[in-house]
Amino acid sequence: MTKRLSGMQGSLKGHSRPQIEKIERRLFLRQGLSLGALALLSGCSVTDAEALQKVLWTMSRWNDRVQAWIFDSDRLAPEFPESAITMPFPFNAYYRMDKVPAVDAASYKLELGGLVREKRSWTLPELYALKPQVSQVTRHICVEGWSAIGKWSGVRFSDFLKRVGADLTAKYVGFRCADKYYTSIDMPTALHSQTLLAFRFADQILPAPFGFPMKLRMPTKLGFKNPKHIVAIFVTNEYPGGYWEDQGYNWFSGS
Ligand SMILES: Nc1nc2c(c(=O)[nH]1)N[C@H]1C(S)=C(S)[C@@H](COP(=O)(O)O)O[C@H]1N2
Ligand SMILES: [Mo]
Repeated sequence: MTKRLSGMQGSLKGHSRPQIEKIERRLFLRQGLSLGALALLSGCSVTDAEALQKVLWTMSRWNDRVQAWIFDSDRLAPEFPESAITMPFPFNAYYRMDKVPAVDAASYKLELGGLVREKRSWTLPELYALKPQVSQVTRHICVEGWSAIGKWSGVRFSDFLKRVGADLTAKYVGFRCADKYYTSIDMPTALHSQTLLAFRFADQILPAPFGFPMKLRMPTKLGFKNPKHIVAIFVTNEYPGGYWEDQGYNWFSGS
């Protein structure tokens, strides 16, 4: 964080406190990435007022293009020991828990579309057999103001995209979910080493409320960018938007 922000200090001159406060309010209300959330995602602590102003100024200059441009695919979100796992883990969706979609494991098929060479769909046993399977303990941060640490396991999404012959030079990867939720991410995030196509949560098959049969887990992104109950994945150069993104939440929403 410090490295990325160096050189920003001079640019702060001429920005009054009300202007900065306005920027912060707008970021919080419209773009959905609060300062605290940014600090959590990137693992840096924002402690003093000067650092805060620098961050706000940096953020005020963000738009999706600039964010994508400064995104460093080697930057890792913090990982934690298993002792740090939050129990019970919070459930969240745009509906209550009793409306969680019931996805049938036997008939489930993951559809692939867009700029992908192998468009055949995948059954669950085929997905579970993918290798290598990896695990990570990371923090999930919801824009509504809570965070929780959990353990997810699955395959690196980059491995899966390569396996199916996705066009890795395309701009976006889009997701459709069994509950009609949808979202999309930029290709550098899709290829990030911590981005997992996760089939397991806390060493169990992903429970229904947490996204059965699979979710995309990205510790570098806010919770709403992490789609649960994925039924289709497509690669495209046309901006696909998202359920919350289309209502004004910042599309990039990450570090
Ligand atoms: N399919 C789907 N995915 C979704 C959502 C949703 O409503 N439907 N909500 C998002 C939001 S806002 C959050 S915070 C996380 C919650 O994930 P959890 O239930 O595992 O905590 O899922 C994200 N992915
Ligand atoms: Mo969220």
